[in-house]
Amino acid sequence: MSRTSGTGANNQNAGGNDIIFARETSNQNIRTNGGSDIIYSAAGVKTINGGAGADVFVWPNTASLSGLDVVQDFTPSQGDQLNLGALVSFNPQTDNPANFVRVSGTTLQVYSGGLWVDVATLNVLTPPFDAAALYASGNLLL
Ligand SMILES: [Ca+2]
Repeated sequence: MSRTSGTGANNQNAGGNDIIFARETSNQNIRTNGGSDIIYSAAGVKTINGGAGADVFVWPNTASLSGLDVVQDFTPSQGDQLNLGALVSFNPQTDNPANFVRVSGTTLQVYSGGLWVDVATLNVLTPPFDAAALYASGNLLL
């Protein structure tokens, strides 16, 4: 396990389980390869490739929405997760995940502050994005 603050414009990690905190500003390519990795976005355009393993893509605050990220390989069948819990006020007892998360075209959006707000482009949408199903299967964290 390694922790990397992502100081370079291109952050590439070999296999193993990594926790990556993206740099707080500017654009960055993050590629974590094998292992189950946790990748925290930040402001700036982050192009993220989790590679093999069950990876978690996290947007930890609204500041991380500045700059439209690209997630190249969100793959539910590998156990990948989108963690959007910091962005929405979701009540698991009463709320439908589809009212808080959707994909428009290829853009992942959250409903926050009365608006649909862009989070990231998802380059892989197989099967088609279904917020309620992904929440039920643990691939969407709210
Ligand atoms: Ca990985």
